[in-house]
Formats: sequence, structure tokens, C-alpha cells
Amino acid sequence: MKITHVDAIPYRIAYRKPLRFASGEVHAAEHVLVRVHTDDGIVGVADAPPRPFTYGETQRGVVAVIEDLFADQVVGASLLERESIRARLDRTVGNPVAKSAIDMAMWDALGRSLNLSVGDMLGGYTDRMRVSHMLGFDSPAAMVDEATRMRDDYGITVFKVKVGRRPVSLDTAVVRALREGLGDDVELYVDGNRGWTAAESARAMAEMADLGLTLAEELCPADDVVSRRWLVSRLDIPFVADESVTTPAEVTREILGGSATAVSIKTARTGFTGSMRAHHLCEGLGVDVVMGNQIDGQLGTACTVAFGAAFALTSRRAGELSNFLDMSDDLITEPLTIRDGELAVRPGPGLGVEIDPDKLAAYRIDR
Ligand code: MUC
Ligand code: MG
Repeated sequence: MKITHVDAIPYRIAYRKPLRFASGEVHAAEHVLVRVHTDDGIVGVADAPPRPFTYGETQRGVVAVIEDLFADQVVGASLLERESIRARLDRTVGNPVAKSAIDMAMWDALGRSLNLSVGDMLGGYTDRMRVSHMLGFDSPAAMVDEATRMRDDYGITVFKVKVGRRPVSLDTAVVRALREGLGDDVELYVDGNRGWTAAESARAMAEMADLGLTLAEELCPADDVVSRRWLVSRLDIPFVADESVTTPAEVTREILGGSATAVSIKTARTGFTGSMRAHHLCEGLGVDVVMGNQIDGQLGTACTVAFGAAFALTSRRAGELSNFLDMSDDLITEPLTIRDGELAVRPGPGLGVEIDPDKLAAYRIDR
């Protein structure tokens, strides 16, 4: 189980329609496929979706940091040496997405080596999650149409609505149109990606007080420390920290500082090893958790559902597991299927996902 080689392969797959939100927009999956090879001929895979507007990483930067620094720090180690590898990688600050993809590819390789599924190795609580679909910026009518299609075609009844940076009245009109168009049986929550001030957030949430929202995510920046605490203290629903909690230490700071009351765990930024730390911390602190989406493709989504289903706390709420549906194609041989509003964990071994060599050859951009 010794690691012999790490590949970082950049690829590009267009989206059928762009996803727009307060901190950026995505027109194509410009990700990096990370492969960890072992001396037994096992290959573990994971996806690195760089998000410059959230963590500062770029596609070329992820490839470079893996090739120039991380590969040497990993090669020669056993797949079981997760903690010492983590300590070596953490000598380089930042780069959460590159580090996480290495970690998850190691877990995939370990599962394949032991003939066990990653979900079972992590915790094995359940084998599926309810799905929440993230609705990017558009007109109220277009967002209601998309949500209706997701409900009718896939049985999805939980929606995260992107808000912020547009006129507050447009965002509140969208949420009202969704509630009126889809009725009381759907769950709605909002994510501002830091796009409002605390005062704008308070006004918007008051305007939407009759709409039965269940969560408010990262409405304003965590750096607006005092005003965010003021906002969080007056809300009557959990305030989810997302981009402000990229490490367990940040979870502690946000929650104990009163700047958030729930946490989004994203395997794309904390891998499986760091996500376990975040999960155990949230459980100990007694805060709610949402399995978030970093605009993942199917490989990343397979990682999110494997982790989310592994624990009671992470599987309680619907996980954000559906935005790969907007991609024009993907890299894996057998597509993930959402049915009756749920996504099942692949049984394994490892992540239970295979990369299609023809698709990888068609979409990689390094040759
Ligand atoms: C989210 O929850 O914020 C937007 C940017 C990103 O990195 O993830 C998405 C979704
Ligand atoms: Mg978010």
C-alpha cells in the first residue's frame, strides 16, 4: 500500500448553463483529476474543483502545487499514514482543495486495496441522502421553472436559493415566487455568499419572515465580526457558516464567537480526514451540519454522499448533491442517479466510481 506516484490532470467540461451567485460564476468545470497510484497497482481518484473566489486556488495552481510540492511529500508513504502526510502537506499554508483531493484519492485507494467501501470505512451510518438542489441567479420565473423541473424529474423537494449582490427586492421576489409556485411542502433556504451587509441581511430576512426558510448561509462576510454577530443573534433560524469555515479551527472561531450557528461541510475543501474532524467538532459543539456543494461534478458528489451518509449528523439534512446535472458530460463510467429526491452511496470498493479513459482523454487539457 505504498504510494508510488501522484497525477494531477486538468480537464474542462462545459456546463449546459452557467451557475451564477454573489461571489462568482462558473461556466465550465475546470477541475483537476487527482490520481494516487500504489505499488500494488491500485489507483485511487478524487476531484479538485478550484474556486479562486473562495480559497484563491486556480486550476493551474492546483496542478503546480501538487507537482512541485505535494507529490514528493506523499510518494513513498503508506496509504495508512494519513496523519503524517497531512502534517507534511500542512507545512504549505492554504491550498485546501489540492490537499483534500490527495486525501480523498488515498481513501479511495485504501478502500480498493481492502475491498471496502469508503462510506463503510468512514462510519457507515446509512446508504443514501436526501438531495438539496442549489438554484443560481436568474429571474424569478426561470428559478421557479428550474425548481419545478427538479421536483418533477428527480423528486427533489429541498432547494438552496442563491441571494446577495443583486437588489434585495429581486432576491426576496425569487424566494416568494418559489414558495408560491412550489407550495409549502418544499424546504427553502438561502445562501448569500457574503453578498449582503449584515443590515441588508436583517432587512431581507425580515421581508421573508413569512416564507418558512429553514437556514440562512453566509449572508454577510465573517470579517464583519461585530455586525455578523449582531445579525446571527437576531435570527430565529440557524446561520450556516460555509466559506468562513475551511478548517476545524475556523469552525471553533465562528461558532464560539457567535458568528454562526451551523456549519457547511464540503469534502472538496476538507477531504475525508478533515471533514471527520469538522464533523466530530460540530457534534461536540451541538451545531447543525449541511453537506455542501462546491459545484462538484459526479466524482466530487460521490465523495460528498459517501461522507454525508456515514454519520447521523451529516445525513439528517438534505445534502447539496445535484448540480452535476447541469454539466454537459462527466468523467465517470456509470452516472450517478437521483431518484425520489435521494442519492445512494456507491457500494464500493473505495468510492465505487470508475473514470472513463475515453472521456478523460477527450476532456483533459494538458495534451
Ligand atoms: C456554496 O454553497 O456557496 C459557490 C461557490 C462555492 O465554492 O460553492 C458554491 C456553493
Ligand atoms: Mg455557500
